[in-house]
Amino acid sequence: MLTFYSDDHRLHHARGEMVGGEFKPCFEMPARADHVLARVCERAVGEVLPPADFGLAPIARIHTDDYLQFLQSAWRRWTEQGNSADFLPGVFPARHLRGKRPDDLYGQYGFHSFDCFAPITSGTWQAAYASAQVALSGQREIAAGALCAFALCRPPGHHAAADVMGGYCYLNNVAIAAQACLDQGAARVAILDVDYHHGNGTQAIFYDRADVLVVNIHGSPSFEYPHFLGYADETGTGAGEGCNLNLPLAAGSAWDTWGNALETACRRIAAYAPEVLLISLGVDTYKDDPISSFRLDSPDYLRMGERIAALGVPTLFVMEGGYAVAEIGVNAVNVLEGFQGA
Ligand code: Q9C
Ligand code: ZN
Repeated sequence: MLTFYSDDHRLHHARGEMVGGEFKPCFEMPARADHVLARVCERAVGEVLPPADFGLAPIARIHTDDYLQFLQSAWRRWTEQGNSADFLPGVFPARHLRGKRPDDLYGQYGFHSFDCFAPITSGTWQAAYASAQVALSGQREIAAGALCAFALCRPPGHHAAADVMGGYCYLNNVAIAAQACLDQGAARVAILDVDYHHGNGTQAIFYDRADVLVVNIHGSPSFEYPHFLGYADETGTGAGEGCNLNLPLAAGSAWDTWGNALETACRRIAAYAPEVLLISLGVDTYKDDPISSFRLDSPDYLRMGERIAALGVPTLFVMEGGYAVAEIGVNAVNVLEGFQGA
């Protein structure tokens, strides 16, 4: 299968995040993509291509104009105020405050964020833009008739909603690609999010729609990030009722539990009969992931790919999380090899 990849991901390399009350190096670092790319080449998964440039229009199908303008201009505005270090938000329109978008830069950052895990640096917009183009390039490959493709996206996207960033995510790559499928004539697409964390952004974007089935397998929000979405009783609303399936699992879940959830997910996807399947491919379910609690082992990712392939639907894999840096290449590519070998 073809892999799409852009070196521009390197332009996003923030200095740190808060861990245990201290500012520590970001878990979401450029080396992540390097390891995945190296493994794609080592295992001869297929050709690696740079993305085409589809412009802003397909991104604006998912994200609001205000949000995109903020993301594009935030670094310039921040440095015009005399700053040079990474930019982070600190005040959010939580309960009991008013959700009116302010004019001020710092206020707008809080308005467009739900946490402090999406820092803005000099190259963040360019990297996030390239990441979305990588996903769109994979989508075009599927639309042209390919059975599968791999969008090696970085930064990831599934925590980003229409006008909100967070959780290392700025543009929701998988949602942008799903919408492009629909805009090019598909009637129904499914998104299966296997990242350890609930894909709150993707769920929120499609929650009231019947043309996108969103299925998530993740650490329950009762104990895990993002804490405020991802319960089993979130099934969709309005026209989208029944088109959202959350399969939250307990801390420490290993393949026996996780594989059963995948079986449930796949049966729901098969019943929906999508024309395209998009996988939010996070491998932070790995046993040695530094920020996660699941216990999948490397060979389990082969089984994951095999089960997804058995659905027999054209499939776009979109890279999301995974922070056991040295192992994410093996684990992510095992999913692709499991799919290809099935
Ligand atoms: N103790 C993705 O995997 N960590 N994002 C917060 C709080 C944020 C994960 C930790 C995790 C974001 C794409
Ligand atoms: Zn994750």
